[in-house]
Formats: sequence, C-alpha cells, structure tokens
Amino acid sequence: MTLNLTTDPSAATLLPIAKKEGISTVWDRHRAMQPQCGFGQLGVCCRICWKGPCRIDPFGDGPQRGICGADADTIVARNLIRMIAAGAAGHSEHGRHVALALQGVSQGKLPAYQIRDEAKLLRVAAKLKICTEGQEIQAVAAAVAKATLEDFQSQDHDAPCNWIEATLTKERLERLQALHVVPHNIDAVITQIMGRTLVGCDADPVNLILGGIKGALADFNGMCLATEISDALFGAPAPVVTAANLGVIKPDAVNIAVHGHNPLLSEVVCEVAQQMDEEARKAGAKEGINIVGICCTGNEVMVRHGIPLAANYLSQELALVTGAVDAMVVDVQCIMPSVAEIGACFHTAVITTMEENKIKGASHVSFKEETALENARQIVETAIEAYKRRDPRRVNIPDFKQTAIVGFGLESVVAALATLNAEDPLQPLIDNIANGNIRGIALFAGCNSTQVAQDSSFVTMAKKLAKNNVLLLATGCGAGSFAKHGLMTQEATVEYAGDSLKAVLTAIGTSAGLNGPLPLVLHMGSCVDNSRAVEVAVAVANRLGVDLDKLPLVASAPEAMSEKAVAIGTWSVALGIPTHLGTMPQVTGSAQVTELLTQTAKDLLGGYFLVELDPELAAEKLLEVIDERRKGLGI
Ligand code: BF8
Ligand code: SF4
Repeated sequence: MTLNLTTDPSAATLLPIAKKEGISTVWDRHRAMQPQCGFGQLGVCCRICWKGPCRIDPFGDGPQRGICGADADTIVARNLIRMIAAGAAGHSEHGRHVALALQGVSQGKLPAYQIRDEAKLLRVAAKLKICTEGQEIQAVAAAVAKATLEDFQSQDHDAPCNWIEATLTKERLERLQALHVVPHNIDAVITQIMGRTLVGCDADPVNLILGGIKGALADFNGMCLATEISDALFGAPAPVVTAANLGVIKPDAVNIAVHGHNPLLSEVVCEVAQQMDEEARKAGAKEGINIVGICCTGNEVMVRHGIPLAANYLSQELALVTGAVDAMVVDVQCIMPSVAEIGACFHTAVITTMEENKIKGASHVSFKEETALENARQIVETAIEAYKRRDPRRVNIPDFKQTAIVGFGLESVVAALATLNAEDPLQPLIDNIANGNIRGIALFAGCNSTQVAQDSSFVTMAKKLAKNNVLLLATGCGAGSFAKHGLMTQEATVEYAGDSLKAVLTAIGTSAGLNGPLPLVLHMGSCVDNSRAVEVAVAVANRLGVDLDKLPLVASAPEAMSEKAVAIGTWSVALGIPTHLGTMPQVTGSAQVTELLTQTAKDLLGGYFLVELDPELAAEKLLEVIDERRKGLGI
C-alpha cells in the first residue's frame, strides 16, 4: 500500500505507526477526499462573487456561462492568474522581508545579522549598476536595499523592475517588453491581477493570461532579489557534504526542525542553537542540539551550511511521527496545518513565528529581526524543555538517510569550471554542450503532490535523462526528493549517468578537488533559488550570443502542487523554457487557455507548457525538445 502513496522508504516504517496511533496523514486525507470535484479539476468552477458559485458544464448540455455571463475561458483564465498572483505574493513578500533586513543591517539596526558575503554584495551591486568605488560596505548595502525596494514602489509603468532588467538577456527583455508583460512594481502587478479578476472586469482570456504572465515575471523578480540578497547576508552556497531523510534525526539530541521558507528565522535559530548546545547536554541530550530542515527552509540551510534535510513537503508530518522532534519551528508557506495536531499527540512544540502565519493549536513566538537573537533563544529553550518530556518508548526514527553533496549556484558552478579553464570558466561547459557530451540541461523544480506517489516521478525522470547525458539541476522539494533518494552522490553519477555526462562530471569534480565526479543532480537550493538556474542559463546564453529560448534547456515540475509552482512554471515559459508539468493543471476546462499555454506560448515566448503525467514518457518528450533545440543551434 505504502508504495502507491510514496516511494520514500521512511514512510514504510512510520505510516503503520501513524495508523496505530490514530494519526491521520496527508495520504489519509487525500483518500477521504475522493472523488475530488471534477469542475474544480477542470478549473471551471467560479466563486469570485456571491451570485455564484457557478460552474460550466464540460459536456456542453448544461450551463455554458456563469450567472454574470462569464464563460469557461474567462473563468479558467481568472482562476489561473489569481493563483499566479498568490504565488508571486508569497515569493515577493519573502523577498521584501529580506530586502528590509538588508536595509536594517545597512543602518546598523539589526545586531543578529551581518553581511557575511561582501563579495556577493559587491557582485549584486555591480549587477544593479550601483557604483561601489570608494564606498563602505554598509553604504553599498543601503544602495542595494534602496534599488531593491524600488521594485515594490515605482509608479513608472514604462520602466522595468530593477532586478528583472539586471537579470535577463537583452533580447528576452525586449521580447517581453513588446508584449507589455514586464513588471514595473511587484506589488502593483499583483494588485492589478486581483483588480482585473473581480466580478465584471477583464473577461478576455488572452488579456487575462498576459496579465498572469506579468504577475509571474513579478514573481521571478521577487525570487531573484530574495536569493541574491540572502546570499549577501548569509553567504553564497558552496559544495558541502551532508545527508537527507528522516534518519538525520538523532535519538540522543534535542532535535529542532526548521520548516518553511525564509532564512531570516532559520539562520538565527541555527546560530543560537550552537551557542546553547551545552544547555541541551545538561538536560540529558548526549549529542546536544541537532537542527534538521524541512521543505525550502531546509534547502536554504542545507546549501549554505550543510544542515541535513529531514523531509520534503509530503513527509513533514512523518518527521513528527518519529516522536523525536522536540520542536518544529515554522515561518511561512507549505506548512500543513495538521502539524499542530500531530505535534500535540507527542511532546513536540510546534512554534509559529510570523504574525501573518499562525496555526490553531501551535504556540507562537513573535519573530522580529530586531529581536531575532532573543526570539531564537526562546525557541531553543522551548525545544530543550520539550525534550525533557520526550517519551523514549514512542521514538521511531527510520534508519534511512542518504549522503548528499549540495550547494551549487552560479558562483560555485563557475568556481568548479574555473579549475578547468581559469580564463574562461564557461568555455568547458559550452564545449561539452556543443560536442554533445552534455545533450542538454534540465532543471527539476517544484513540489510533492498527493496526486503522484511521492518522489517517484522526480526519480524516474532524472534517471532516464541522466542516462541520456542530460545535466540535472534541482531546487525545492524536487531537490529534496533527489537528496533523500541518493541521487546527489558521486555514486549515483557512476551508476546512472550516461558515459559522456559521466566523463564531464568526473573531469569537473576531480579538478575541483572533489576526488571524483560531481553529484548526478546539482542542488541549487530552495524554490526562490530557481533564479540561480536562470543565472547560469543567462550566462551561457550571453556567452553564446543567443536568447534563452535557443538553449537546449528544459524545466520540469513533475509533482507540482502549490500556487507558487504555478507562478514559477509560468515565468519559466515566459523566459523561453519548455516546461513540463507532471500533475494536471486546473485549466483543461478551457480549450482556449490550454492552447494558449501549450501552443501559442511557443510562438509568442519560445517557452511553453508540456503536460505529461507518465514520467517515462515525459523524459522522452523532454529529450525530443532538447534535440529540437540542438538542431536549432546547429549542434
Ligand atoms: O517553495 S517545492 S511544496 S516547500 S512550493 Fe512548497 Fe512546493 Fe516544496 Fe518550497 Ni516550492
Ligand atoms: Fe458566477 Fe460570474 Fe459570480 Fe463567477 S463572477 S461566481 S461566474 S456570477
């Protein structure tokens, strides 16, 4: 039974325990929800006014218009772009938070934070065309924060947001500008989506989708700034060896799971936990404090500090079922509300930290950057207290963990390549793409979903693509899947990579001092860190003098679920990248919207959505796309 729900080996140990204890998990609730609403699945249910809900009959013999007159195309388009707006809001709010923290640091107001990576801050400043000559680092930070916050404030509709302008190829920017989809102000674009989708507003599906694309590009802008400023504050990732899956939880330690997305909280918790290690030992924990990550917060601290990853999205509840997590501290996004109830079945303190993200039944520590150290201390103290209440008889830590070599961004990829060619680090990558040793590049992103057996589509597709010499990058819960299943190891490269890919990964890894190949899948970080993959792609495109839609580059979200994934997938298409979805998007009730996203987009943008639920077939289709792109480049 377990096999259909998840391929994570930890679940086989923990699901029977959950059952015995009467704890319902995400998979139980998924089952109880069957059959799911067919109108919702098609995207033809409208609830945006109280004359409704209205639903369009997909078979044509019932209503074809809602009470106000909206047809299926309008309803589907409105629903979709509201999802994009929500995704963009989540990422951009995270970005704003980080930008304000940088501003606070520049003003000397935040003792818990510093600029740990000055070189990165200088690179960011240069990218934003900020003059840094003769400037103190604080002044550079202030200028970067100001330019970034302008992206939330500008009222000049014709001027692109600073970050998107600094990030894309010139050709891409012009192409998007010609379609009037380049955001000038993240907040304004999100507000416009909400406004234009009110009852009785924009009813033209094409116009709505273009508005959605603008929202998705606002999402991209927010992700770029969130990632790059986090690097300046906490350090750009460098390769580090760590581990993944629930076996990273230690029986003799105070285990604190950091869960959510924003590194402002988790970074300080990690630092304070180190200082309080002795207190945990005094409480009887022989191994002190053990921080483990869940979801994208987990990815953030994993790629920067080698903190092990306990779980990706679908196994977050199982972390609690181990009975050995003393505190789960959460901030924003992808936190199942069920964790409070499951924590209460054990001794676990589930602690929310953000004013706008509380969970009924959880305790709350109001986290503020100004008081971050104090807040983190309170959180760690709570964990130590909870540890004292842990019942060792209820501890069941599955004996599963895999080594994972993680920490790849533009900087670390270029640094590794520079060991082969210091003058022109990108040349070896380009040569190997050109000669076919690397057939193409695939970025795996996105979530887990109960619509797919957890992690299975990621793993199946990656093995097939790697065998066909496709270089694999990953972020978010996709990266979590690969880490848990041992695909971020050198052994995986030896076992699964095709011969020519293996030779390239071995040459780079060996020359970069890894004593062997690079891992089969390169972990680029959290979901907001998808911008890292774009940075690499833009660097390659600029070096070749072509736009992104010419590169043999594809993206895939085989287990997509969140509104954030909808936003990411849409900007990926807008940047010219063919983007695979392995779960059915809720748009198929409109033939027009479906065609726009899967076909018309190709002419307008170069990128398009490719939907294929079967992972084997999906990998084959992506290989065809890669070959088509290679042909276009004449290689
Ligand atoms: O931002 S991949 S389930 S954790 S939404 Fe969420 Fe999806 Fe995971 Fe991270 Ni991204
Ligand atoms: Fe129905 Fe129109 Fe109201 Fe939507 S906006 S619920 S279609 S009346």
